[in-house]
Amino acid sequence: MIKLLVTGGAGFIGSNFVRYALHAHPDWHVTNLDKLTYAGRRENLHDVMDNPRHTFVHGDICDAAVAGPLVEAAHYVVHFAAETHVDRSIMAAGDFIKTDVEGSFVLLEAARRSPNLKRFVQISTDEVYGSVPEGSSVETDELKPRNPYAASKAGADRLAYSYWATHDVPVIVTRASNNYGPYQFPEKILPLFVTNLMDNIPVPLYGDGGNIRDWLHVLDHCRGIDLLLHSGVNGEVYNIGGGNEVKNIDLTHRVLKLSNKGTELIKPVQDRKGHDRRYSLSSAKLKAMGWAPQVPFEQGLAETVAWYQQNEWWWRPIKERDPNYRAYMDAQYGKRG
Ligand code: NAD
Ligand code: TDX
Repeated sequence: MIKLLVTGGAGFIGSNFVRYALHAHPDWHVTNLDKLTYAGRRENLHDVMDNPRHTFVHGDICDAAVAGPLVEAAHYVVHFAAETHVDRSIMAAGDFIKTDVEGSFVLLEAARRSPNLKRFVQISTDEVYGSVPEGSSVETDELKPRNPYAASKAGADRLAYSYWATHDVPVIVTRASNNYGPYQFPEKILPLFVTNLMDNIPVPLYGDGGNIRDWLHVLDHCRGIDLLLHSGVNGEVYNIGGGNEVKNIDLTHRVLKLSNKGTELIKPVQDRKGHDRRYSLSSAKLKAMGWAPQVPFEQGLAETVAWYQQNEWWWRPIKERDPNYRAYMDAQYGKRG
């Protein structure tokens, strides 16, 4: 049995990846290490918690006593665990440095001792390139992260690379664009906007709404990671971009249409500090290996909007009763007015 360790597997992408891996690889056992921060939810794993090939471990990647033996037992590690929300990193960056940089360090140290490790996938992000006014980022481009989240991810990205270059740990680094799909925490633009609209609450659009993000369906991301686990080259970086560059204002209009709501529910608010104008990835390197996004954006967006509309059980307790969520939103709106 192949042993896969997923970190952060109770979060948005991690839980989708755990589900994907259990389905795609009947001979894999998935150990899932997650601290269950505000963003990590057991509900995200409701349909796989009882799967005998899935073991959930409630723990912190910064805790070497817990994380170390799990890494040492693994054939594959896919390391998603991180603090991930840019706006939170602007308010307070300490947890980002702790988890994203130091947590990655703890896992990489353990990886040096791991006898059977074939692959350590460091999940990085397109944000490490910084804002890209024109053209598309290739893997060899300079890293110019512009917010504390992106900088902490860039630190971890290069730390992982150094463990390959120095210690021969079988590291692959992936840099994906903005993911969308089910189980995304409703602080991120898409689930926030869809669920606000269901309650006729205005959607807070930052600045002039002209910022561009490249949308990647979470399952296309999972398929890209899976391909790299099998066929990637250690020490290499791979961009994973959806190829769907959309201005936030246009995304908002699409979501309004799918929600049968009018533009009066758009509320322009103060811009995010240091707001990156545009991300754009060239995925030519991964495409040359046979990967291509399979989910057309229009279809994926409609399905995703419908998922939030049909799964109030999942998001309503977070939005209405989670004290961490309420405190975060109060802090955001207090600032943006
Ligand atoms: P998320 O915030 O939904 O989930 C993060 C998960 O990590 C949660 O389950 C949380 O409990 C867990 N976690 C946090 N700190 C931990 C710790 N110290 N120990 C163990 N677990 C911990 O994030 P996501 O959107 O699913 O992102 C997953 C990864 O993908 C991150 O590394 C992120 O930087 C990267 N990424 C995300 C996107 C995106 O669009 N969401 C795009 C590119 C890259
Ligand atoms: O209320 C909002 N209004 C708004 O206009 C929110 C939450 C966001 N925005 C804008 C800011 C961004 O231009 O929408 C865009 C997307 O914002 P987020 O959903 O916060 O994502 P982003 O900042 O682009 O970062 C995401 O993609 C890269 C993930 O959160 C990161 O973890 C990933 O690395």
